[in-house]
Amino acid sequence: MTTRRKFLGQSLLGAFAASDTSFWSKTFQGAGFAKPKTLPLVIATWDNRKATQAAWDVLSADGRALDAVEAGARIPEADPLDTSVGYGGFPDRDGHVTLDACIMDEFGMAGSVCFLENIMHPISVARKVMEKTPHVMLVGEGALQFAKEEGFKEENLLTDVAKDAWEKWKLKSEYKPVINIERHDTIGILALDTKNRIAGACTTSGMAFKMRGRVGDSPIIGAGMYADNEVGAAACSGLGEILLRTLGCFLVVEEMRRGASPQKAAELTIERIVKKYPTQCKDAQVGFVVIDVKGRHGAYSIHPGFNYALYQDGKNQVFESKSLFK
Ligand code: SD4
Repeated sequence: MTTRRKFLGQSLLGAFAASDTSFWSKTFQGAGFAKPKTLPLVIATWDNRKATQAAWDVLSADGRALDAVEAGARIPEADPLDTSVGYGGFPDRDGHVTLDACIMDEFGMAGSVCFLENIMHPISVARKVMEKTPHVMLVGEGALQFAKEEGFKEENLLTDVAKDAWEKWKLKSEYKPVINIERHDTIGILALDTKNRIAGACTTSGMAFKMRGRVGDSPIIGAGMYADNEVGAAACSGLGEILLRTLGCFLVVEEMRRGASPQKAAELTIERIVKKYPTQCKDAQVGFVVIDVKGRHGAYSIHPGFNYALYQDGKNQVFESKSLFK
């Protein structure tokens, strides 16, 4: 039988699942109720704990989720050792580092840049596109022109390490992406702040040694990332061509809208992708991170090897994602 105390506890947990945790602590912690694991939270693809830390610094000061995901995404963008994002990213097959990024806020507004060269922080340019232009996406030369007008400085993003890797690759010029194994670290990052505002960002240098002009899923709203303040958000990493054909992140959010939990929504989406592209998925990785507006999270990938960083309830941790294939 449900006791009154237990019932009250359950209803309060439900009622406060998506509300201000500081209010929770002031009011109920002393009364013996455990604090619900809720807001704020930030999740990112791969072991991007430095990024979730930067985002948490914003969130724990009651900052906006949008500022948190931008701050998080800027960490790997500036890291020369991260060969999949921003400065230090592996170039295309002609030796140019070309960057893709997108961002969404709690109002469903979106900004994106792709095929952007010589700018270290494409995520911040994407945010400017969202906030300062009537458009959603700027590409290549136009994106660079806009970035310069907004005060971003042009710099060489090709490090010696990335150049050496490219020189080696040229000896055989074999294009065969092996996603996990190559340690792809594209960051998709999602946050929910203490005021229940959701946001997402995704930034990458794309597949190493791709054809010049190739754009992947990461800057495409709904493919590399999607956020809807009514439901939740999803971000991903993996073979962009599969995600472009399936608009994977949009699908994850729509599954949640139909009632699935974040974990279930990620699983349903991976199952659907693999059913549609069984041959391609044998050798390709795709992994999702997902949150909903109640502060729950999920993650799922095609193959083992995908992991993610979650900062919630004061702890910044890395978890292995479950996968369809074992
Ligand atoms: C792309 N989705 O450009 C990106 C690659 C990726 O970690 O996720 N790398 O296809």
